[in-house]
Amino acid sequence: MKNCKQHEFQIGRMVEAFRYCMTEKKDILLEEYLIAWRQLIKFMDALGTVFTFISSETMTKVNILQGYLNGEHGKDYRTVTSMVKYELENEVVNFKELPPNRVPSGCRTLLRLHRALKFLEVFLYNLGMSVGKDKTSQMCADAYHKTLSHHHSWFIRQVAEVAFLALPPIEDMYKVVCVSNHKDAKIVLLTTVDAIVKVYNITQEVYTKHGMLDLP
Ligand code: 1Q0
Repeated sequence: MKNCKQHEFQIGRMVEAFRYCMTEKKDILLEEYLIAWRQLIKFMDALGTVFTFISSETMTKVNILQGYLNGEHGKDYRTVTSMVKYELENEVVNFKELPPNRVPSGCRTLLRLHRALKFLEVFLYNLGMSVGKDKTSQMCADAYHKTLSHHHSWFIRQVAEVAFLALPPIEDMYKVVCVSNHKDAKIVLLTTVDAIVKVYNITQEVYTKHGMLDLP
């Protein structure tokens, strides 16, 4: 695994993006939200080839949303609320099944990232609160079992379990966030968790209001 000088992942940039994506009106700016996700993809890419499948799956979701943002109706995709409004009014969202041969809606795509954000929150919390002997693979598996795994098929769950085993030890993870001791890491990680919780809650509220937490 590359260290903080060589690879490009910046946890500071990620936290900044998660903070900047929140507006005063308790909405989420999609462009900034995607910047945070691109940072996470860089992190996964730095972990090695075992994580390529997960990182490219994440990239696919990010690209779908970026495509809508850059598209004809880009303005309607500026925030989560405006996206939901536009897609519901124009019957872009499918509540029953994913229609074949069509780009998935922004709403169902964002929902996948939103669910993964809960996993990330719990994983980073586990890392921040860990004591010396805890294993990253165990902390990651624990976060996954509590969150994202509920939304994954048996096959994907097996893929995830294999990936967890390839996670580097905690000291190496600290190097990636450019800290050398547990105390500093705890501050960075829990600050990140704080930003993620806020972003998660805002999105969750919008999706709950529109009954969109189970989009296929
Ligand atoms: C670094 C640890 C990574 C561990 C990742 C565990 C996640 C699990 C497995 C994901 C498998 C993805 C394969 C495909 C899944 C799709 O079926 C699913 C649903 O989409 P769809 O279109 O089929 O309905 N897609 C998803 O659920 C999206 C999954 C995105 C996973 C994103 C994980 C993000 C994690 C990042 C970890 C970064 C940690 C940073 C730590 C920094 C501090 C030291």
